[in-house]
Amino acid sequence: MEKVLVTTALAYTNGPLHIGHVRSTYLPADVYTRFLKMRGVDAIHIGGTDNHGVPIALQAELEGKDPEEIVEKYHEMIEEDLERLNIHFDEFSCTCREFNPDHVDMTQWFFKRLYEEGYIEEREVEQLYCPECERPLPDRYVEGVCPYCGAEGARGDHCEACGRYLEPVQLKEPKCVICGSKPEVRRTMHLFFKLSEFEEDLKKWLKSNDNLPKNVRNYAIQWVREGLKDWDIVRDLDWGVPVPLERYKDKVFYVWFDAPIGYVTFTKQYCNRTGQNWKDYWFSEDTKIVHFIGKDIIIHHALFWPAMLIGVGATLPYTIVAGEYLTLEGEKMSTSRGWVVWVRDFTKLFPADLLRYYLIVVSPLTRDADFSWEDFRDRVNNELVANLGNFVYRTLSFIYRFLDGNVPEAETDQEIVDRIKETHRRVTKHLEKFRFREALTEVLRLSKFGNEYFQEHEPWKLKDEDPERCAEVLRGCARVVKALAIMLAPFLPDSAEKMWQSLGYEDSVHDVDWEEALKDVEAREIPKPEPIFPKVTEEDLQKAKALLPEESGESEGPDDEYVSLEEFNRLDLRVGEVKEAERIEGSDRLIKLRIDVGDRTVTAVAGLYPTYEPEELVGRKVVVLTNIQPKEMFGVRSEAMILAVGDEPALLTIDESKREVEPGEQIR
Ligand code: B3M
Ligand code: ZN
Repeated sequence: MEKVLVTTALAYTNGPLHIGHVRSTYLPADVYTRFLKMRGVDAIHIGGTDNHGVPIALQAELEGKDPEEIVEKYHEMIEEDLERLNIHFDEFSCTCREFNPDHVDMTQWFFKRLYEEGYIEEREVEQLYCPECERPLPDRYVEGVCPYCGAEGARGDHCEACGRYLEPVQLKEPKCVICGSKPEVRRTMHLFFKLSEFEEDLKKWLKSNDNLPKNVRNYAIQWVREGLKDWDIVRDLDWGVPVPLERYKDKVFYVWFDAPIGYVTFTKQYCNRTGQNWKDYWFSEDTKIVHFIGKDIIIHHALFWPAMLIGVGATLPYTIVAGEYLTLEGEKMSTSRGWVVWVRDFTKLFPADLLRYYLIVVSPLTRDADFSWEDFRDRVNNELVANLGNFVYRTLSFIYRFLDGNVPEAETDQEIVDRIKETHRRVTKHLEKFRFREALTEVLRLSKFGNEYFQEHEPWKLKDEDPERCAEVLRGCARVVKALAIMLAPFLPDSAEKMWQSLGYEDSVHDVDWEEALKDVEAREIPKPEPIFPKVTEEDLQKAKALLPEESGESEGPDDEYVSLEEFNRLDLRVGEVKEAERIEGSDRLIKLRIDVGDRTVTAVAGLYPTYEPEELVGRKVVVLTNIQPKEMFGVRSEAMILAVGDEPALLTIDESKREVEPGEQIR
């Protein structure tokens, strides 16, 4: 039988989980696996934590601890957080070399195979060395000035300001982060994985695999086009998986070499526990491997990892689902500033299902989303409580009070049968295509229909006037409740279970077949109903908001709701004509434009690619805000903003059907 192996990106053990992790990977992977299992698919969900690498080694050093202490502490916290949110794994393990020797074996096995196949090459590299600490300084052990954008505090591997990947030796004015001294350059031997040899295979795979979502595919193809460089897989560090070669005994593998191999290690551990063979998962055409990741690690999963898999002859991913970012109250989350909502704090205030609901419906996974406490309150109260919860509760209360607490024996209107069938078909289709938001919205539409049906048929009148018809109406409503419980099970596991048991079922909704949603409800005795979802009160909201640091002096009040004409007039909105446009190297979306705005030509950076090709922009008239505060992006100073609609941008255009409009004309 076909198997599906679902994985979630392995979180670093340098902190507990926050809602950003949940939204982009854990939750969709959990919903998807639950759905497959209900459909009777042989699916498993594999995950764990990522324990090596400089961030963890460095944090341990700064806290004066051993790295394994840090790993243990956060691994436990992450596991607890997942439990709090009902995120289920069939195997949840860790890559730590101290706690999981199986992972050391598997990593070395991969390495040896690649080595034997001739895909590994030794090369001399330049690296920074701190004479004061007498040690090499890999990756984040050095900080300095970014050679591209000039930002200070760029790290040895990456510049946050412009988003570019860096090598420590590229940094200007480098400093050792431990002692602050100036490092010197030394030469040493490293091992390189010959990624460049996989260019053709990767291109072919990326182009022919229709299951890969657009955001992943385009991004990866762009990287391949720019040419793949061989990849240094070794670090001069003592925290990581040891390199099994005598002359490398002081070095370890780069964390991004061993981390994805964790998926294989954990599958093997699962198979050992359940009497199966891990090769049936990783070396079999009958397995679909589905990776859920955050969008920042597409290159690792869509290029490096598939190349490693091709190198050892293993199965390539069936698809890679990349979740976009989550902001918090309109701002980028930041653990160092405390601008973050931790899972453990959330679940102290609210049931997990409320978070699961909100994070799914707030925006499609392939778009950025914002978490806002007020919006959270509104959606929970207006959608979950007022629509879904209300329908279920009023149906069950009616049965309990007026029909002796028994789901009546009666016919169901065809309208209901058809409606459930249509909803089920759509939800299934959406879930197969990873459209989680659309799927859940569709389920909510069914309960809205249920509410309308109840209202329209006025069972409170029928119970005296026409008891037989009343029984039919309530039978129909109960049938909708049943279908809702089943279709909600992957999304809201606790609430769906509550709904299921409120109908008098004694088994678990999670053991029920997905197709059961289409079948009639049974005439059972029901227990006294209770509301399914709590309302979010003003007091709850205040407590929730108190989790965040004080906001930055934004005053509230009725005056703030309006913009005065004066304020509006401060915006210098003009017609601009695009003169030049080109993509910005190293960015997947940004295009650099030169725009004629009448009295001058300005440079603007806009996230228009791949919706727009640079060539099609040249000559177009657009709406431009010319006095926005300039901002540097990817080393380019952007002095103007082009107005467009939405994340998949649609440019605002000028209607020139009445007269021709000149660049520079004011927009009022
Ligand atoms: N730990 C980065 C991240 O948490 C990294 C993922 C590894 S997946 C193999 O986004
Ligand atoms: Zn130093």
